[in-house]
Amino acid sequence: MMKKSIFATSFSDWLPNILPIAVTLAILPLCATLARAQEPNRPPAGRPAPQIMLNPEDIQIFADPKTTIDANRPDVPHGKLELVEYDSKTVGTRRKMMVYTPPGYSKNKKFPVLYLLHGIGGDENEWGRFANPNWMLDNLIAAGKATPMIIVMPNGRAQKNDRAEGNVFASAPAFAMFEQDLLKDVIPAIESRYSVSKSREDRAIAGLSMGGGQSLNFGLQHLDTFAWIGGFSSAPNTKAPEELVPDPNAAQEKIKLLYLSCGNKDGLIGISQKMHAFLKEKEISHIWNVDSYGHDGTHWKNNLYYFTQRIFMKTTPLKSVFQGKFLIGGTLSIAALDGKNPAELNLAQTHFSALTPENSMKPDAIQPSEGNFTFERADRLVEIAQKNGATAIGHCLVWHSQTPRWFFQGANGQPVTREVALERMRKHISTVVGRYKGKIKQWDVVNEAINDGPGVLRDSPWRRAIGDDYIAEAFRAAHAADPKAILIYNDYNIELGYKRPKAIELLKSLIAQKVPINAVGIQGHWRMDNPDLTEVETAIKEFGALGLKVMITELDMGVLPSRYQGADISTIERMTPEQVSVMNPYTKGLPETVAEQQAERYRQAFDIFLRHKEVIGRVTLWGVRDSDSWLNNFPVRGRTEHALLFDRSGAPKPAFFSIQKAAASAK
Ligand code: FER
Repeated sequence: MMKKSIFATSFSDWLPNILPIAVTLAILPLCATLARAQEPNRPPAGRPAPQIMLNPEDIQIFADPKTTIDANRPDVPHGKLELVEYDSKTVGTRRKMMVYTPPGYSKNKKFPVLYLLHGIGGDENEWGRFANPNWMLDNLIAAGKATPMIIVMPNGRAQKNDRAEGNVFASAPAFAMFEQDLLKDVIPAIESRYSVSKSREDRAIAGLSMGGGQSLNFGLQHLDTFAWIGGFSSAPNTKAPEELVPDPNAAQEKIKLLYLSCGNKDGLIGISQKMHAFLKEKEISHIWNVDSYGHDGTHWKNNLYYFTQRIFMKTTPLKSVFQGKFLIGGTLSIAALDGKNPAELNLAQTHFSALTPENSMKPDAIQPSEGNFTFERADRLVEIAQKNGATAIGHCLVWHSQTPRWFFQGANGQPVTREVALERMRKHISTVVGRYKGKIKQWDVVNEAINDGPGVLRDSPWRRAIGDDYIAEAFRAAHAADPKAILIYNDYNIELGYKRPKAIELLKSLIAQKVPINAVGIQGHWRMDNPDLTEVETAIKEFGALGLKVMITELDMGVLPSRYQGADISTIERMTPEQVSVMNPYTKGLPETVAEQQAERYRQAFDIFLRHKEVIGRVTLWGVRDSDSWLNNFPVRGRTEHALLFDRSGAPKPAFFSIQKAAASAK
């Protein structure tokens, strides 16, 4: 089959001059090419050149996949691609569609269906010119990355002569008319001939260009029929967002996936940008993937590849997978608690059986000045946890960082006495823990008290003000305020050889003094190459042997290098392009190979947690989606880190599925 790009360049160079003739003459069978043969900034036929204006959020979230994603592989089971005819009452003719049935298709199972629509110059065969959707799905299904599904590629030009002939733009009304043909003829024909599920959650609609506009128009206006919707470089036939989504709340409820994509060299990008801006304003979750292509087949093939991996997913909530093993938790950001990040909140509510406030209960957030407590966000977290049957976690009471200076200073600015500091610490703890008595079940009481350098204890302002016993005193105060709460000592790197002996020494001394401590928290800000997970297992065993529970309190698995060799640069903006490419290599999506290595590393970590589930009380991820992770600003600001279980679009990553597998195969 002729590949688009070969045509596009030479053809579109002379296209504008001879357009009227061209449209009616030699190119007639190739009109599909016409609209999309534009080079960057070349107008669609008969329209003025659109200026491409890119906004900061017009970024690529899914890395360009390999070109072989739709290769015909002899080593995987193949489905079937067949031409099917149906009688259309709408058009009054017998019409054609291509239908893919997956390997393993059988009458004994009900399959979901993707209706996949073509562009203005195409027909039921057009998708086959840009991609091999059948082989792509064979490959994805074999890899366990897509649900076995039927793909229906109908002819979206609902008129008697439905070939792409003549002035293809003149058939635009027939593309609108196809709504009736699809709903009244195509879908019934498919549902009577194939073994398919007839629920909306098992129907998806997507398309390219004119077919993208159709998919948005038909999908959004028939949410009782379709739950998964995709528009790839949608054309000007796309109706106004206000018309397609008159009731944003109802839409948000019903849409399982709304996927918009466009190339940043596509003159039609304004249409998708407008839709994205509307959805963003109305807080409707959606994917917006802007890659570097134009109005072309590579864009459509790549985005079909990502779309099909995200539809018909029936993911089991993590909290049910880990039920009876240990709590599986996540954090809620300030934005999520303020109702400004519904995607993060929804995922957290669905998947986590424990919820920690990422920042809202840190000392500077909850008592910014003496006696001035701000509980609104913490209250909200507790309420959300209760509503969802999740365990609320308190983080954190006593810490050297994000703690206001007033705790340690008198009115004269001089350091306060031990008595005053102790009194302020006790007041803070009794007020905060007391307020949530019986509601917040676990507390990070003291955070990061162990020194990285020589000696056991960090030279923290609390220690300077009170003395070494500030740790014991903090635990005693927390226990007095809520005797049933699980009290945790939380720190980073205490699983590693350089810090573990110090942690053991501190914990042993607290236990010997009968300090009310129940658990030790290993933060778990890990990376692909660090730590050696055997150290983690040793730490779990050694801490468990002290009679303490072990919590993994802040888990993430960074894939970026930790520091730039020989440079101390705090923000990406100050780096040279060479430094950026080393320090921030995955700005256009996480390559699949890296995502899979990360999944393997998460699986290894969870295999250890599961082996020691008698000791592990909880594993909490420090964030929900990659986009919301603190690591995007640590240790270098402005990076694109990919450390969590959900990607920037909110879709589960390979790591999500690998830890599910680990849980399922654990005893
Ligand atoms: C237009 C430009 C492009 C238009 C449709 C298209 C209806 C469709 C392009 C395609 O399907 O490739 O102005 O108006």
